[in-house]
Amino acid sequence: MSATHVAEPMTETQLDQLSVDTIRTLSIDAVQQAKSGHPGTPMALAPLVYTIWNRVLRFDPADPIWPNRDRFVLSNGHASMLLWSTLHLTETQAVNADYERVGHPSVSLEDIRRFRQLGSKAPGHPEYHWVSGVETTTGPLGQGVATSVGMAIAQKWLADRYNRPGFPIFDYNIYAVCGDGCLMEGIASEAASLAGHLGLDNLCWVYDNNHITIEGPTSLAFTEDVATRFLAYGWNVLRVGDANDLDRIEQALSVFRMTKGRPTFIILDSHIGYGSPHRHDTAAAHGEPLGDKEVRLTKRAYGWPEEAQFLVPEGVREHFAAGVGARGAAARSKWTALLASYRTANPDLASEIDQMQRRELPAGWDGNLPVFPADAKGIAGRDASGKVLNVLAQSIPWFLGGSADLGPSNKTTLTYEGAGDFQAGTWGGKNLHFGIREHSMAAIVNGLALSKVRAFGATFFIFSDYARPAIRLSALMELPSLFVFTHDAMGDGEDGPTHQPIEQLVSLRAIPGLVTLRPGDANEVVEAYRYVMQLRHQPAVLVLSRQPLPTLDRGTYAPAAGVARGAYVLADPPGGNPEVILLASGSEVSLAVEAHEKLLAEGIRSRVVSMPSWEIFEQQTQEYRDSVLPPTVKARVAVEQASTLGWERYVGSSGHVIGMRTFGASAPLKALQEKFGFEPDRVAAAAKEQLGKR
Ligand SMILES: Cc1ncc(C[n+]2csc(CCOP(=O)(O)OP(=O)(O)O)c2C)c(N)n1
Ligand SMILES: [Mg+2]
Repeated sequence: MSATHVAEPMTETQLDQLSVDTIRTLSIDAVQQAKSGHPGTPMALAPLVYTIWNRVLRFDPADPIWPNRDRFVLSNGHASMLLWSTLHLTETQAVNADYERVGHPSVSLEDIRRFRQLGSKAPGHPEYHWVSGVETTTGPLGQGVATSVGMAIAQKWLADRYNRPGFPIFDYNIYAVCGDGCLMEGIASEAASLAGHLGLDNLCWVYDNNHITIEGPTSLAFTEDVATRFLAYGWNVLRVGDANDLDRIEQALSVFRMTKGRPTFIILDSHIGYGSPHRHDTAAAHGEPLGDKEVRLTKRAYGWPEEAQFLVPEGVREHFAAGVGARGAAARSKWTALLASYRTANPDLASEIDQMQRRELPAGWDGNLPVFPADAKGIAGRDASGKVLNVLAQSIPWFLGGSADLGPSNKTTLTYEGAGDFQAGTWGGKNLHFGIREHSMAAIVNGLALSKVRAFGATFFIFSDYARPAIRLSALMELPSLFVFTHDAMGDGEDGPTHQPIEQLVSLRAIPGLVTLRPGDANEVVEAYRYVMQLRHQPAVLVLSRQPLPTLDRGTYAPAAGVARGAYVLADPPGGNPEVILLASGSEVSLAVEAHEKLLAEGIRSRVVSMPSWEIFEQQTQEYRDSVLPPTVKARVAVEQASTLGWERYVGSSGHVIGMRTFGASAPLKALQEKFGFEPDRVAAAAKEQLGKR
């Protein structure tokens, strides 16, 4: 078959093969040109991705964010050239951050020529915020499949709330492709276990069973019976023995769509580097360019012109247009008409869908937020949070979430009438039960956020470490995921150093784009939620206390609305003009206030700055920041029950930081406060020392 000169009209079978080989050769050429990348897996999986996209997927390349589209997740993100080739050949259109189509293709042939180069829309791994048509960022193995479970949960929840008889507004499916690496990662096991428990029959994972990873054959480290493992999780397990058999692949995908009550796992036996005479089935095919000579030999094996590069033969784009293009356009226009009549019958629900898609909030969403009266005994951050969550979940219908088995401790359970549990058959429930699976919980929250649902996941702050890779991806993807972490410091005293966070705060503050907030009393908790709920393209972490914190009298001290500026002057000496500044977050804010009162009584002019969020403060104008931390006032003390690392930025090289330089210990909180110096007298003494008055 000649690829360049098409004399006679080609048969469908020939066009299928030509399309598959175009994906393969674009991938090979791009990796070769970049002298970097992963050619072998695209060569093997081109038939799979072709079949999913051109025969099955309900996706309209003209509108890649159409809400009822099927989702496609490439969890083995190193095979990104599969996605770039496919997005290019389907002529998928680009959209901007305001959800508008901008009138040019998402991935051009020039982008593919510039694979892995600066600015190219064909980067090394799929990046959600960067390339339209990418449903989630992948590359860290296992994240994609775990995120796909969140997408499947979202579809079930959306269908329950919005579908009406005759109006299947949300009836899409989620397809995820993964390799050996994804299935070795713990996060995939957590997610698969939960998906099986929930019976998510809208979810299909295809496993590229090629027996190869980077170091060599999987016999080195991965010899379990994967099929039996997924059967045990409660999945429907299918096998396709030949990755080049398009009809068998299509058949398996249709079995998936007919399977009710459980997710589907398709094991696809493939050969990495398929078609390459010397790289077929080798680990070298995974991550090395083939080399010029092998490229030619491989093209010859495909019946491809050996010298042609980045060739898209005549008929291929048209073939995709007639397949996924036509099917997607028809499905979208049918859906648009359906939504129009749905809107007449259910205007309120339709407007919810509109708002959700644009990441807006319903009018009056924060109208019922509580205001906490001054109270010296106070209330725990987690308890204030529980009250706020219950208000928000009622005023924002599409706000839901849950904990990794710590609901009663995190106080994240939604207890209002009708909140319900999300389980198989009760898909409208708003309490998610993640089980003790923090890592997949965070990825699932990302999957929900990608589906435009507002979602939170909760656990003890110390276990944020178990969720960190997915939190990092939420920031990289610019998603408004929300993570609620309680037991923020040594408040759980007796549990000891295994449960006492030290380096977690600074490590989360180091993630670009993530907003970390550690509110200092109940009203700061309210303001923290008010702030984070309005974020549309940033994730947030709330760090909340286990123990009661005094609710400050906002008649005496500044209003908690200052939280929205990251840091604010909570208390000043009479007439202002401070000589020393005390900075604190969370439980240490009331400690700083106590120290401040002592200092005032001794005639020392101290200021207290409540600083719940470094990231938000850094976004303020220089003028505002200087008004809170006047550069002339060099005497400064920061107090925080966490690693001291980073506080020099705010106290300067001559300032003092009262924080943690070791792990904590198992003891009642009072004893720990004494041992580690979190006492008003110690803070006051440090302030005096700063002033040379000691
Ligand atoms: C969490 C994580 N660990 C390690 C890597 C580095 N890495 C990228 S691909 C790969 C091997 C993957 O093997 P497999 O999934 O079987 O892919 P195949 O080579 O078969 O396509 C590794 C270790 C990664 N991307 N993510
Ligand atoms: Mg493999």
